[in-house]
Amino acid sequence: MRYGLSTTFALALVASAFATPSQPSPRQTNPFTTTPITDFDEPWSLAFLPDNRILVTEKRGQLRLVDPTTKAKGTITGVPSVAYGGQGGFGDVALHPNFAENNLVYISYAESGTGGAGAAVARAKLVLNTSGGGALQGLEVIWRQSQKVSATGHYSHRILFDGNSTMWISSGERQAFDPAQAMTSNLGKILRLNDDGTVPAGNPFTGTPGSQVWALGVRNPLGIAFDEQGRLWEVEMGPMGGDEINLIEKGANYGWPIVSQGDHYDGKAIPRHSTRPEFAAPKAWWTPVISPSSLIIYKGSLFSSWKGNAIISSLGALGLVRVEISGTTAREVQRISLGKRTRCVREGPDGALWVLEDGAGGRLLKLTPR
Ligand SMILES: [Ca+2]
Repeated sequence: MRYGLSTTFALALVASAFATPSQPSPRQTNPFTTTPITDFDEPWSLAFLPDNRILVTEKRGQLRLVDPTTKAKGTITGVPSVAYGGQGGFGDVALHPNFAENNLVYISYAESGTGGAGAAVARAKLVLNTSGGGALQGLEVIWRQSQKVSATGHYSHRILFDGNSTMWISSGERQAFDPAQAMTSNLGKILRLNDDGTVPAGNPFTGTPGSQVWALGVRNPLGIAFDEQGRLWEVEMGPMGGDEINLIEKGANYGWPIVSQGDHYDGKAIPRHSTRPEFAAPKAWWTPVISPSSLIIYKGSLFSSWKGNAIISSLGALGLVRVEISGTTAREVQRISLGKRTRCVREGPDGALWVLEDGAGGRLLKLTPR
């Protein structure tokens, strides 16, 4: 397997003293003690409540509440109906940064409509009951992809809050290619919005929906995360080859579908990032692909030497890929097989890693140091 870096970075490495990682990181002993909690029907994402219970989305449209201590699994009612099929269905779940005061939960999902389907983000108040479940109340849709299309892939629809309660959404290009470069569309973009879906001051573009856009030219961005310095990182699935980790900067264009480190599935070549320096090149890229499904930047102390590293859940690598971030550079340092396609990785309140396996019967795993 080959492991690639951006041309700019690779050239810089030629003149530097440390080695270019031309191979994937060697297989190492699994560093984890793995505790399976329970299983789900096609789980997609998870979020911790302040009481350490965990909300888990299931792609067909269920929202579950799990107590990791008792392993009891309840249901949250009031979830909107979702357009299940292909990559579509129930997607992400995130708590408002002030959840302890406002009980607001944010969800993303694929919805049907004129022209096909598109991602939507809604928020609602989470009201818990005493029997291990609860309900979403006052649900309100606060954002939608600007057009619905018949394809069933590349919704992406990850939701992330920063410390100012600003909401970030990764909006995939829905297999429609050109909208990723068009300001008349919010497909293929990284978006920055207020917590009610309105447009905040300070975004780099104007118009509707262009004013939502923070960065453009992304393909299927399934992971977004901030590092300790407040920099935003993104992972996206490339086409045939060329999965990417990008440092997302205000107003930058990441090149899709004009440039890529991979080619079209029919074999048609796509020019590489090196041919068009006006587009921001990935900080690291993968061919063959790892199929990155989510991203965190580790901030805990349980895995003390991993602080500041990117941890990517990977469908293709059947586990986790650890990427060392140093300033604005990134390189893979470890690939940890868990034996299953992994859909989501999150850091728990105690610094443990929590992983959702992909597909029917996908388990929630707690990973602690061996
Ligand atoms: Ca790119």
